[in-house]
Amino acid sequence: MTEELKASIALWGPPRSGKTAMLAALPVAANAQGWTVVGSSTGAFGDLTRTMIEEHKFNEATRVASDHTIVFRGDARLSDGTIERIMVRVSMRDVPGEAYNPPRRVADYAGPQQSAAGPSASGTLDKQLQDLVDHLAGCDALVFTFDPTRQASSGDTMTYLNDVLARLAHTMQEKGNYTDYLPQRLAVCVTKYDDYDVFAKARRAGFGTQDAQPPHLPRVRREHAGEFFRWLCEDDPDTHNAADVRAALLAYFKPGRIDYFVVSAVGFGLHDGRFDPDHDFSIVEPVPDGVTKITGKIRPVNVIEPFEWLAARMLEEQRA
Ligand SMILES: Nc1nc2c(ncn2[C@@H]2O[C@H](COP(=O)(O)OP(=O)(O)OP(=O)(O)O)[C@@H](O)[C@H]2O)c(=O)[nH]1
Ligand SMILES: [Mg+2]
Repeated sequence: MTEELKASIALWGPPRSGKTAMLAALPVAANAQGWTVVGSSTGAFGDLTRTMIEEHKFNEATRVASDHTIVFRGDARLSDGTIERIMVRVSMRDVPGEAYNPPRRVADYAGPQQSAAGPSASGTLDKQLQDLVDHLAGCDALVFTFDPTRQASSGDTMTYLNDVLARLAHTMQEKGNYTDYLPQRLAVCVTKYDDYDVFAKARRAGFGTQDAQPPHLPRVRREHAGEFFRWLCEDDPDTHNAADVRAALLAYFKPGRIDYFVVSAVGFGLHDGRFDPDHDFSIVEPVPDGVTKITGKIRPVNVIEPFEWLAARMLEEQRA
């Protein structure tokens, strides 16, 4: 009999870091891995996927938080190497990345003249952040999207972690559910692997491999993903203060409850039916002042894996 699990997961990451694209690519990724989506609660979820595969473009930036429930069935690999068929009902909240770092400090420091308007604007944003943190506190797992392109250009990933982590720890402590570490599992997803710069970094630093089977898609293997994330945070010359990002995640989440994935929502284009790093492999075409176009068939890389990992570990925990 197929074991059924329930997992509530929050997508967490800076604006434009690839949260919604990962969500939208899930059904395509699932099918490619022999998993199936056997139910979803909202038409809105289907629309996200349709935008990518039928309208050949990314979704607009998320404006309001939305909850999606997706039911998957598939084979999960347990720690002892056995494969088990599971059904997992994932409730997932996708929020605008801005919500993790509301610009309330502008109001806080607006000066005496504006302070009449300031506190209420500030208070509302504060309450919104606390509501979001309360939601995270009730989740089994968080999927954190680390976008190396954003970190290289604006270096601000840390600002979307600071308050969230401190508040989450406080909230869990109040619930009596925080001793040394937060109880949630954390999937750190390095996004946009297909981006030329990210791909080139993985290759240069020796983390990139290609699948043995056709079409030989590139991949940073699971066992190397954590080390690539470390490299991006500490050794990459464009890294800004990403070392703080990694240090904060390691300080709050329990070792063994974190895993790492190098992800591309859209994947790589092929040349003569196979991946060739020396031919143009990008299927992403930026549109000035518009949503980025997708110019080929999407082949998500490592999009289902974080969910499979979370489901397998939760199943083991449930049985222990
Ligand atoms: N090359 C590449 N670009 C991506 C990928 N995923 C997302 N992007 C780009 O990043 C942009 C933002 O992606 P979203 O998925 O909307 O990011 P988000 O984290 O949901 O952003 P907010 O909703 O603003 O918080 C997209 O419009 C694409 O331009 C990917 O896998 N590869
Ligand atoms: Mg979004």
